[in-house]
Amino acid sequence: MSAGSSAKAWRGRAERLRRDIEYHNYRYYILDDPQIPDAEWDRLLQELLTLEAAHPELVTADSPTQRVGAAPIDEFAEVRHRVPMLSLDNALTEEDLRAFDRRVRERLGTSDEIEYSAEPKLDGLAISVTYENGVFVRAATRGDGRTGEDVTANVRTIRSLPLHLQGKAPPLFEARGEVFIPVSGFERLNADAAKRGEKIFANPRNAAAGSLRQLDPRITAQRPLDIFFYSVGAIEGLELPALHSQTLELLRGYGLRVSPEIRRVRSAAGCLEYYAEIGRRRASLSYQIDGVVYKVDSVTAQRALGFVSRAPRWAVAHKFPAEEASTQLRDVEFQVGRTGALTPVARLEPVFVGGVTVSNATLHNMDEVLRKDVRIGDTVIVRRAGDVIPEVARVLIERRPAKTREVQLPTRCPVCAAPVERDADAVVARCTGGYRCNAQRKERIRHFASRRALDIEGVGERLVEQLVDAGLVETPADLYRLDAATLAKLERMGPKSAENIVSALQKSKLTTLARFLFALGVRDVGEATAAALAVHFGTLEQLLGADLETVQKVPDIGPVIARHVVEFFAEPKNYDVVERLQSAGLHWPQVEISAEGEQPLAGLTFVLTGTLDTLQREEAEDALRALGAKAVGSASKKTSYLVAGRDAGSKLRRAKELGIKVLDEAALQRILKEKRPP
Ligand code: I6G
Repeated sequence: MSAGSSAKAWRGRAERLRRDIEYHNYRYYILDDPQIPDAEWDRLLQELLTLEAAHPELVTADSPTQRVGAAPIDEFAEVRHRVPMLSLDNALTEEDLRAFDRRVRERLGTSDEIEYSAEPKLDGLAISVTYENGVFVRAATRGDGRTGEDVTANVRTIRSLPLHLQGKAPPLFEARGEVFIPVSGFERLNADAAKRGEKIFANPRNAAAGSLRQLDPRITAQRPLDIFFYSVGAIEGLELPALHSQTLELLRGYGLRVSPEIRRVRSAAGCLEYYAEIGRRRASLSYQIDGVVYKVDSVTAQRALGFVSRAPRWAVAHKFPAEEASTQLRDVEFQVGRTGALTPVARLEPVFVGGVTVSNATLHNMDEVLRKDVRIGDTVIVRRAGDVIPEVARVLIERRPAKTREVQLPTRCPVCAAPVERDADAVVARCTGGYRCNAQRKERIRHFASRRALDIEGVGERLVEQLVDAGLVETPADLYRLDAATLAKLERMGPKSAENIVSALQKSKLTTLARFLFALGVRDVGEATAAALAVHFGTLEQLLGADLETVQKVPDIGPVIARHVVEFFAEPKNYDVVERLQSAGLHWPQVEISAEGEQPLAGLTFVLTGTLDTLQREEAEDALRALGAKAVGSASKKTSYLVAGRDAGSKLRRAKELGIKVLDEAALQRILKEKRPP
């Protein structure tokens, strides 16, 4: 045989082995019907490994041999989701679930019973997995829903994930699901870690998250990760079926694992029956779940229902109730928040509750401590519901020991030692340290950079902690003095991430006045209040010069918030931060305000939907408000105009049904330019 023909033969053999291994994986993981014994499968893999070792040019990215884990990386790259990864609304009670079903029927304008696709809600990590022409190319975490982290090398190591889809696959197929660690695998993992004297994971979810966010995929390859898929993201060259349950079948047909517990159920009664059944079997399932998910099965109905905020209206997560456990209260410490509020936090004898080991729980405030009569040394009931922060629910008075210690509100801040003062309502106690307090600094900076404020990508809790602890940053204004070289010196920060943060900071300098005011973190000034202030005053200078009486004139701002606003800017340190932010280059388009009584759009209500090409939606809404209009989120009979951008969906349909006048973006621009109704 010539060299050329033997190379061809080896390539052919490698391809054949890959196909066979993938097929036997499908039989094993998906059909649960293996065709060959494990030893035979091992032999196929060994042959492929030997062949690839002798001929490295034959190795392909989708070879099953590549699951052992690639070389470590410095950091995860970002992946922008082509279709946002949303979250689900929760139903915590039977009544919540019935209300969900009622809303679905009302919105669809039907009294017919709705068909739902129901499945358990795994307590894992949401993941997006992309195949191009049937070959696995990318996996990303949910992140903030718009941008996630590229965890391709880690997800590749998951044995039950096909690296090649079965059958004829479209050019682009993005499947979404949940990565998890089965309970047995978790126990093994922790037993091995304990033997080696390493840290053990608190629960399977943390173990799965830690494994996926490993920079060394060879470690991930040793973790017993598994994956179930539940929906699709971006696709090309394929029409999805009419029912969600058929899409799940499609996923399964491609060799992607879906839950074996999926059922079609009818009406709220069917959902509740399913919930009760899964609840009964919960403890015997091989993985942890925290509820069940129901999805309207008809895709046409899903489209009509659309989305609200960041969640689909056609799906809901019906959570299992909070779980409780008793444990001993060792101590109470006080945590300091953004506005200085002191929250008593219970330090507990660690206790396993709701699938997690809990050693801290909130006591909310001193009034609650007194109302529940909590004393250090008590046996307390800790309650945990889903992702909510665990709380001390009550004290078991009958188990109170002879010696307990009362919880004392400190007179000085535990972080900065500034005096603690009670609010006028006496419920909340606050540290008076302001920016001098490290805890307030961190929280204020974190809030400033958060998504709904200046949305500075990469500046999250961990980075802020590092920056403040290293003395690099004291206020949000200091963020703008950071350079890539300084950032790159921080722990776990690669040069590329450092550059990204600097450019995110640069990008954040152009904002809106409303966002800027919200970002400052004035007590009780949420997004709506910040927008109202921006619209009323038009410029920051006008607001800074306003007295209490003037601020109180802003619609929807009462005397308490007005006082917080005036006091905030009267504090020299806050004023200085605002000035330094402006000197750093923060700016915003002029908010157009009309003279009092001269609001040309007063009385009109606008709904903006779809993607606008020339304006940010919030900017446009602020500009409409500045002219006296109301800009709201959903259309009703009271809506005057709906502005439809690109890809407008269910809101546009509803507006048409209600006979609301629909405008395009050009019409909106004319209104804003000419400052008069269309
Ligand atoms: O977070 C989720 C868990 C399970 C989901 C989900 C799900 O279906 C079984 N489905 C959707 C559509 C979303 N999140 C957004």
